[in-house]
Amino acid sequence: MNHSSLCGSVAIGASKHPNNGKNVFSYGTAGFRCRADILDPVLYRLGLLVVLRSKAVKATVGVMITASHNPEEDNGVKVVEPMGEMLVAEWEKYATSIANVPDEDLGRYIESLISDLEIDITLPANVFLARDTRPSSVALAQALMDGIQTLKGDYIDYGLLSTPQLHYMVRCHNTKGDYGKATEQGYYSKLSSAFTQVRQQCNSGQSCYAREISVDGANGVGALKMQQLCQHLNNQLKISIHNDGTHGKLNDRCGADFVKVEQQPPYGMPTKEAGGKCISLDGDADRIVYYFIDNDGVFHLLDGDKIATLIAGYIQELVTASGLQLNMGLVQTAYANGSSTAYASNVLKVPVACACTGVKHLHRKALEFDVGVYFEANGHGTALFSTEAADKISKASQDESLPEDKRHAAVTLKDLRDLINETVGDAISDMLVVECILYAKGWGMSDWNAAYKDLPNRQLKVKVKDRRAIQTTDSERCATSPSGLQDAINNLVGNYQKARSFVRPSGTEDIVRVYAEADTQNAADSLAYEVAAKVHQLADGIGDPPVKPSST
Ligand code: 16G
Ligand code: MG
Repeated sequence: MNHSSLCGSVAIGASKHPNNGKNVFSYGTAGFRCRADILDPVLYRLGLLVVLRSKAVKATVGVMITASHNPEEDNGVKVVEPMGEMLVAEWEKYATSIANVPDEDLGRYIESLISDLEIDITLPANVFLARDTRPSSVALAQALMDGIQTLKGDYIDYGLLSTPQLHYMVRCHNTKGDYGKATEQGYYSKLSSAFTQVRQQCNSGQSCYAREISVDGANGVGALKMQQLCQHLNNQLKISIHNDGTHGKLNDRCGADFVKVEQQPPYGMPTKEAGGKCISLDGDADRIVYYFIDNDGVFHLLDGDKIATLIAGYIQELVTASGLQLNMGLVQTAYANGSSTAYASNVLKVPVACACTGVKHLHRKALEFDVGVYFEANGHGTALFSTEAADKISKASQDESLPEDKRHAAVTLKDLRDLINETVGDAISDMLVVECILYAKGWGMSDWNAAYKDLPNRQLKVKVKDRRAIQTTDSERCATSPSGLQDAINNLVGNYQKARSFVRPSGTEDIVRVYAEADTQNAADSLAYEVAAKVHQLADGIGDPPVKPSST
């Protein structure tokens, strides 16, 4: 494509997807995310950009259209790198720029990227795209394809997929099938056969394990994909799907985010039965939380921290049993409950690292270990095996000279790795991993829940003039500005038992988030409100200072 034909095609395309310049778009931790009705020009422009990204990395890249747990009226879009990871930071800047450039400068902007980044425009480009069940996703996918076609890129439109499925497809394709077959059937076959293998190796005699699971599909794509998975499981699990999208609205009083934030069961789920195992997915099925109601009618949430410690503990047991020298770690964020961190380090003896909020930060940190498990408390997470670790495990699994128990542990580790979606957190894969471990241990929900008791905690939001006034270090656990804030937090924390608190500017909302935990709910609430009031005072709070309501 020469200079004038590129500018001409881009101008024609842009006229069909005009940017009226009234909105400012920003590619943040979760890609672009906002009201669906203003995203059309962004999708068109991202279509142009991913063609360049594909040429720059000489591989297939992915684009997922979803706004995850946001309301149905919102939408969003994320770019997937060739190995299934999140878009690199440098290109996040280009994504923000291309989304905001005026229509008349778009062709020139693309040319400048091509020349600055020395992209060979004659190379082929290939893009995999998929979308969630939002009604707006269909037209947005079309805008994206228009952009890809403008720059003569190839694409495969997978239609409806969960976010982790799309990440998986991209990795399968770029590893030439080494990671699996880049089809939906390929995904279910890989997971279901690994699931069967792991379960066969770790039969514990079952005791309290129950294979019945009630799934809250958040009225989204996860419900559809869970239904398809069931057809491959040969009744090893008995899954009943609720909030499957046939009546309710996406994420409306249901889904993993609702359950975690509200600390209560979603609407539309039969949780009344005591002891019943329940899970909630989010709108694009990359998060999962477990919960149950005990015999006294009390709701118990087993969030990302509980899942993380279960998985890390089990992998640690297998690594020890196999005799392999692998350095293993658990990556959490500052939001991880203090009890989970203490349990992982003191009881499981798994080293814990802390990363900034946002999947890409945890993922990057987890790559520093031979085997790195990472989870956010909100239920997003997975486990990563380094190439060397995977090789060692694979060799040991076939080494007939090893004692039977060591080789057996290596075989289980190898199959467990096949069950894990290493590209990104995956609710379906995570559920299968958790079910294998509970099965192996013969655990019911209350056995698992008894591993440790969460410290009571409280999260608050504070509105301030400019949230960038809050700056942090030490993986967001320490505020470096405004001056005096961290000292004030330390003083307040000192008044409580088992207390911890931190503040950080949100990456997705125009607010500052406050987190506090302590030995009682009342203490956690008081501390959170005191810290929130300090933020309001020292960082130009808007409106009245936060005050603890007398009822809490
Ligand atoms: C985004 C992140 C999520 C994080 C959340 C924090 C990804 C794919 N998603 O949704 O991991 O927990 O932001 O939101 O990275 P906050 O900055 O508003 O607290
Ligand atoms: Mg999600």
